[in-house]
Amino acid sequence: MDNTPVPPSPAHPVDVVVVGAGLSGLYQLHRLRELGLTTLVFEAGEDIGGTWYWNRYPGARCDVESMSYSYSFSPELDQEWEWSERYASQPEILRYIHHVADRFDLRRDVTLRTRVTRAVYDEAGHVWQISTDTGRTVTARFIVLASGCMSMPKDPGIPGADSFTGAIFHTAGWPREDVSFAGKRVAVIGTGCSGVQAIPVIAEEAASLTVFQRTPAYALPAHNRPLRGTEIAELKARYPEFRQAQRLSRGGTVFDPPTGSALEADEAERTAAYEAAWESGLLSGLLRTYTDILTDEKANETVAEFVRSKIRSIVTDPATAELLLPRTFPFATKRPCLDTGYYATYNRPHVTLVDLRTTPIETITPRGIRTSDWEHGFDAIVFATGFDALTGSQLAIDIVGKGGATLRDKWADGPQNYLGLVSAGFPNLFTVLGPLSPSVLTNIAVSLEQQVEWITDCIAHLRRNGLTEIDAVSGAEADWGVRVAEIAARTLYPAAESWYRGANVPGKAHMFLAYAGGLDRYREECDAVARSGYTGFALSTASSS
Ligand code: NA7
Repeated sequence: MDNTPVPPSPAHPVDVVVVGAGLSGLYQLHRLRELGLTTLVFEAGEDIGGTWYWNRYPGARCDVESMSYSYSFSPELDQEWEWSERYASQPEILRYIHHVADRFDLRRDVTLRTRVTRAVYDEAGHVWQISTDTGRTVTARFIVLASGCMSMPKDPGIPGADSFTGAIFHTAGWPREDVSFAGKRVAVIGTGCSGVQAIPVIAEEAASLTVFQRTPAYALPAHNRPLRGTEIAELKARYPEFRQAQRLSRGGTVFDPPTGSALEADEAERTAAYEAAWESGLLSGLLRTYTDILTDEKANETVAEFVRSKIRSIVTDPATAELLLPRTFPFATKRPCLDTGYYATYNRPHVTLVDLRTTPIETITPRGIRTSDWEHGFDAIVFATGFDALTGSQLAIDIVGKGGATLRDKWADGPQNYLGLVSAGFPNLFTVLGPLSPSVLTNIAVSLEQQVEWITDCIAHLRRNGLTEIDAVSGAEADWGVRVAEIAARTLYPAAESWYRGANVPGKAHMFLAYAGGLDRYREECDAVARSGYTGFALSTASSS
């Protein structure tokens, strides 16, 4: 096999185009380089970082502990990097990503400010013709979509935004320059995880803050704090074992699994367990107390009521507390939020909560936001309205596969693929953290490594065997879709109108979009497929090769 790098041009295909220079894309580049493959990464942003480049809103912070939410592939990197806080802030994670890119010399293959707009499969040559918004075109054997699971901001669908004379921000596209809300009347629309993180920080600065809430969240305290030198040293001393335990874990974080049912415990025992979980500051602390929180409505309700009791105890105005109580979906069937001071923020005199269930937004006006009963005046509006999750970034690209079929048409009723990795009829195109994989239900730092490593091994296998195409077999893909749906149906996830189910985007097909069987089981399935010579995939060689 000739591994000599060739200059990328339509006449000289590169081996792989990676879309996105976030955590997934950069690691994919690193691994493909080790194989000796010519790899180009296209990144729409002005810099690398992906999610951590775009989501630089006030208070943006990871909800997985920093020493767990980081690459595990390099023991040296593990030892040399030092996280300062239990939960890393967006600027610190971005610094980490820059450090990794420099340390492994990744930047030279990343083209910034370039969005991949179209990819057309050449069935005879087994290559993709890729177009970008800068006019640059490239031919590549493989594409890896490392374009993010939460990277396509959702259109909030609120009329009148163009007429607003103040400043408008979206948490997922925050400006790089400093934004000051000092002395300003600020509105935040949305109380998902981004809003919940931003609201307390914006409230610190703004003259007044009005929060427009449609659905109250379950928000849990992070108990964030600086990391102590001793605890960093202790974990670093056993990092290799810890990383291995993460890899083999159900969700990419290490913990002792629960053993009992919430309904078998008496109330005092349950409350003690929930108090300890609340105090732990872990996003999944409450979920891990008992085995049936995500599978039994009554068990779930015990946790939900515990969180409601906490909200009542923190928020001093009973009417505001009542509005903040999540009641319309079971606990954790939408992603819970991890916050610092969220509920207490509503005790501040300059912070107001507007309940959109009783007074919906009608329009944005030049002066502010008009709800069904009032026009609220603002200097700035912050949209924290979320994403077209899991499929948005892939379908933003016009992807044309075998027989001229488009991925948009194929996925019109929901995504279909095999192992969350390849969609039949769209060969040689892999997705990292995409739909029907564990992705957003796990610590994505661990999930992305698993998928990137599987993809890398797969490409290596093809090259070793003189093969130029891998496609999913339709039957295997259909079986996978059924399995993903069956696993979700055994949980309470379908009970929520969540972005996990595509329910937050008007017109998007409603189906559970992630594999809820656990990263451990998913890894085993993927490894078994590879070991068996890629059962469920069709491998072939182009006649011109
Ligand atoms: P989310 O979790 O989708 O939250 C979006 C919030 O915005 C949620 O409260 C929505 O209410 C609200 N929303 C969305 N559109 C509107 C309109 N048109 N009017 C009023 N309110 C609206 O996104 P986040 O960015 O907070 O978090 C996404 C993930 O990123 C997070 O889970 C982490 O994993 C990282 P709704 O619930 O739809 O009634």
